[in-house]
Amino acid sequence: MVKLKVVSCLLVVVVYMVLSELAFLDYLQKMFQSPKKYAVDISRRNYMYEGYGDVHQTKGQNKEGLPLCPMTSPLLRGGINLTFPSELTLAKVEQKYPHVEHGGRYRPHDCQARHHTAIIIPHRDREHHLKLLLYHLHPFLQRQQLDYSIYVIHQAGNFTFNKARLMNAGVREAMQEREWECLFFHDVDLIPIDDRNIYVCGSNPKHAAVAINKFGFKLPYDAYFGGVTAFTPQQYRTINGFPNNYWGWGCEDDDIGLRVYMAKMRVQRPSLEVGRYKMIRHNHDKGNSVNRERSKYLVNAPENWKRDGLNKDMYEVISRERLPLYTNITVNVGTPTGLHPPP
Ligand code: BGN
Repeated sequence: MVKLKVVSCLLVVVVYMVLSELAFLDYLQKMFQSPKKYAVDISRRNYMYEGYGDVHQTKGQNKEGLPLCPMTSPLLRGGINLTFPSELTLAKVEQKYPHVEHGGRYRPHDCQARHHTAIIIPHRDREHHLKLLLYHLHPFLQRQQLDYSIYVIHQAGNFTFNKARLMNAGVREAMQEREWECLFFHDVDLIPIDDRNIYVCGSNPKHAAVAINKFGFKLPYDAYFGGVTAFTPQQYRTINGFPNNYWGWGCEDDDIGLRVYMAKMRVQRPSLEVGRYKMIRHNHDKGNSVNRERSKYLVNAPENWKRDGLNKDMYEVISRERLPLYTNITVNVGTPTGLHPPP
């Protein structure tokens, strides 16, 4: 155990030195803007709504001529006291939100949403997390009066998880369905706990998960760009999406953080008060072990980012189901030797 800790520390130091030498950390530091950038101030608002049951709105098409929703939703409550009902099943969550259209789409019924956001959740074998996330995320987004859909991109097979390929697949598939204005990339185990953390895009890519309980409600390091991030389709195309070559846990988020910098954009963040998340505890999944090669790929990011990413078609759709609370897209992302490697 002690040996392992020493080896990990050494590894961190070596990686740090390599990165410093390349001046990445310095650059990364500079590209992050002040954390106060996009928090919405609702401090003077009366909180008229309590509990998730209050956003009941009817299913169906927007009627023509509806007024635009207010600039700031009157339904926002600020910090949420998270509760996880015991013995929650997906069927119970479905019953709770009958006003969500099949495929996980929702739009306010009494006003026209100002924002249209696709939520993209990479997934495999995390049904428990997904159920809890859906339970919290639907009312969270509804209180923000968004027109949104939830897409769960499920990696088929047992080969090592490749979150980055799932993200690129999610973008292509979601954009085929609708011209979404904003793409939110959402880890399945992160529950947002303040609804002022508005799921809309800005003039720069966003990093929303700035204060996760696991990291003491602060950034684990300044350049952290993981957990929940958001891009307009144009911003996502500009960074050429996620790299395709990260298999297993780690660094794909750092890589796109670098891409944002290299594409000469900055990062917007909510304040630490608003960008709060609870991470649901879990061990590393069997199929998602730590990628020991990850820093090697990260160091190559400057040469790689234009060559490899969204521009490469690295998946095939196996099935697409419009379930009551989300669209489930199962994809084959293959292995490092191709989509159909020889057995
Ligand atoms: C970092 C990982 C991220 C991960 C965060 C939070 C690396 C880079 C090593 C050079 N990055 O350490 O991918 O999101 O931890 O868990 O390992």
